[in-house]
Amino acid sequence: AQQRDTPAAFFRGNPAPDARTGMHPIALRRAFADHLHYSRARESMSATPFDRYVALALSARDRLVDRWTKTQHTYYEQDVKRGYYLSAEFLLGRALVANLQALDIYDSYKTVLGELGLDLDELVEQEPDAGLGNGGLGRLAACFLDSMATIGLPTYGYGIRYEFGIFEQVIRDGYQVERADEWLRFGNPWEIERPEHAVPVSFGGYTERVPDKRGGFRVVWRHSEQVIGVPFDTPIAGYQSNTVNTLRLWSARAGEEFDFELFNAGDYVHAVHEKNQSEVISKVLYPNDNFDKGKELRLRQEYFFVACSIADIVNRYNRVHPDFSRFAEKNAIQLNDTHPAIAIAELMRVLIDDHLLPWEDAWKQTVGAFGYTNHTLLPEALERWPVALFERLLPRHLEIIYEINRRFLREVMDAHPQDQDRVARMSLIEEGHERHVRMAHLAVVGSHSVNGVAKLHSELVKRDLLRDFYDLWPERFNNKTNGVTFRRWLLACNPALAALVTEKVGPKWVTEFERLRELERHLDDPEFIERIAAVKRANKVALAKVIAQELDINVDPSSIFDVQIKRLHEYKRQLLNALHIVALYLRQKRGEQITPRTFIFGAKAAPGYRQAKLIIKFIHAVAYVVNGDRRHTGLRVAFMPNYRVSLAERIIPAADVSEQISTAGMEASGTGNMKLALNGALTVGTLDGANIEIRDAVGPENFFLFGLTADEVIARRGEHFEGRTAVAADPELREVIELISSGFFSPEYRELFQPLLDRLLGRDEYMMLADFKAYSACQREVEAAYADRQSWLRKSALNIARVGEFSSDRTVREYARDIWGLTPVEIDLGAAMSLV
Ligand code: B1H
Repeated sequence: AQQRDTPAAFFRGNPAPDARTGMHPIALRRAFADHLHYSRARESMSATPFDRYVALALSARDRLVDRWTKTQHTYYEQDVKRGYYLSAEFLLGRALVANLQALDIYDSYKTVLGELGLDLDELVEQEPDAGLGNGGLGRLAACFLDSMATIGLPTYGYGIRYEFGIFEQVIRDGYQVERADEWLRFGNPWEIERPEHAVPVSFGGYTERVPDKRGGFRVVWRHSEQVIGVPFDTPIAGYQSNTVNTLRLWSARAGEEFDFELFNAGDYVHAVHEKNQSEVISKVLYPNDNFDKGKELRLRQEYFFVACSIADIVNRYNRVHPDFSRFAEKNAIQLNDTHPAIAIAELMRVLIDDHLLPWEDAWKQTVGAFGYTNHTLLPEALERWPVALFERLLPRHLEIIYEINRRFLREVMDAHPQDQDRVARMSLIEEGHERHVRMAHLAVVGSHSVNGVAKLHSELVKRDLLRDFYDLWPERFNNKTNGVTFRRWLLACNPALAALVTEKVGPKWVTEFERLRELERHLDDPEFIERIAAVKRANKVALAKVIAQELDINVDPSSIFDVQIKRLHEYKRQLLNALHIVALYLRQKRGEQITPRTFIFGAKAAPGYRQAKLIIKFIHAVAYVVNGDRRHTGLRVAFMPNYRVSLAERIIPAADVSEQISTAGMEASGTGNMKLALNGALTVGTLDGANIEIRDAVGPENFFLFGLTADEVIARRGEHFEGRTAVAADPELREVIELISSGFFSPEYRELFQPLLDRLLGRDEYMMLADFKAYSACQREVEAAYADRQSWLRKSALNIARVGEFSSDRTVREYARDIWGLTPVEIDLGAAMSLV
């Protein structure tokens, strides 16, 4: 303690490297000051908050570098089997707190900055979210990176460095308006550009058979275009461990050769224009969640990052191993949905055309290396590419896919000689007016493992979506229920609750989720229960403040905070929630007593999704009426614009009720459901996705269940159910529909919401009216339960204590054990590095 604050004492006790990157407060203060001065060329007067954020980020990054290089060197020296997570999306959010936490210097920096008159939390707010994903699929990839590093698995993430991530949402007159997300505008202190590892990627042209020395031939792809993939590396630090893994994102640059002729012909301006064309590949994330628009540029993006990543993986292997006979033994490549599924054809191409392997050998290594995760059953989300487009962009890959298909269908016919329908159903090529490549079929045929993301979903994959494939290869199919990282979704976002948990069960729960269970021992301690209540209350007060500032809506922290935060999609049924709010409003008008509730929404609609955008407008229209009605104070509706990871981190700790109300059978897993339960919210949910497992874990008495089951939904559809039937049977629902139909929420244009009503009253594809009554009844149970404060708090505590299994650490360990064959690698920071 004595030597703590005297620099001389500090430097005496520490060798030189610690003066540079040590964790002592003096070293931390010095690092921050140095970066502000030398990296940003600012002094305290001229520095902006952003400068200070960057100085802090660079100080943290410096402290990761030694671990990072040693981790990578250890993987190389021990020639370990590596895992590769290929994903078109990584929805990382902010990195600063996660990295300070990983290094265990958050508290020190808070003090150090405080002494300088700076507020760490204010600097944290300077960082833009890395929004390189749409929703659950992209955020899952980010949680997995965190878990893989924390567990110490030798893994890499590979994806695209989009210049523009998910659009920024602003609300004008209740309508969503999109703005470009310029997240790189002021630079990104976490990434390191590595132009020396750039990879050329070809497109177009034709293929040629040229004779080889052995009297056979080899295929040469004469491409017509080339772009360069430049990697940007971001460190992914394990929580208080020595492991720092790499996320490598590829950025497109114009190729060298494209412009030769144009430049030589003197058409300089045109040449530079062409340069732009190839660089658009990594410009922007396609903003569709659970929807495939089939755009050429999207296929280019997918092949672009896959070709770069496979080249990288193969080179890394080939530097150490002279032949490819051990490729699958040394590499596991996981496909995050079909977006990177072209990797199967690309690895075959590289092994056969570039490294001259016989087909059978290349195929064995390919199937041995790949695993495929399916994330959706929705037909509109399944990738199918027109054969003609494929042929124009990737002629060699189409040939390879045809050959994979030829051999595969032979196998199907051998097993089912009389079944041509089955052959047509299973083919990688969908016949019809326009022929298409079925990417899911390619992914299944080219992988040794196929998994869904929750128990129900994995069963439906086997029973419905990929039934024929399950018949043929039952051993390939497995389930890996999703999880979320407790570091971000409890420790970082809810520090007060995290501190309380640590006080009761010790600090190890952060990496050993089983320990959360030990909270159950304290359930009968009224002091503990009251402290949980106090934490929730404080989090609600904090969120109420944000809502007042941003939306100018006053919400009562004593009211139920009822939260639905997720992408806007009809199957997720935000509209069902809104209809119920209208029902509550009417009840209140009738003089019925209702429990005060604040409904909080956060949701982006895909820019081209008309119905979803109209639902956003409808929620705002309802909010306008409900919030503006001065006679009643109990109900509030707050639609928080620009929902994103950093906003989720504020909303989730304040939630009492978690709305997980998708049409059964349609939400593959859900992960927001896990985050909210972990933070003590009680779920109102259908038997869909991971809800089912969450309910099993927390106990049915601590979960509000309603609605049709997946099988009942299918049965209703078979009976041609129509929404108007439900309206006829439920007077309350009829009032709700009539009020909307009357133009009550859109007096300036009474038919505004007619498109919503038409769908509901007709096919009601998402069973919103079919489920309305059950939903409404379930919400009455919520009110009753909330009225019994002690009992509610107990349920809340039980949710926290019992959702440990939904840690992404558990999920990732299962992938590592069952699919990847990976084991943790110990990183010794003391080890001397031999030069590579
Ligand atoms: C999920 C997607 C998705 N499933 C296509 N599928 C996309 C499909 O840009 N596209 O073309 C983007 C995203 N996203 C989600 O994955 C599921 O809906 C969730 O239920 C699940 O929790 C999540 C993670 O498994």
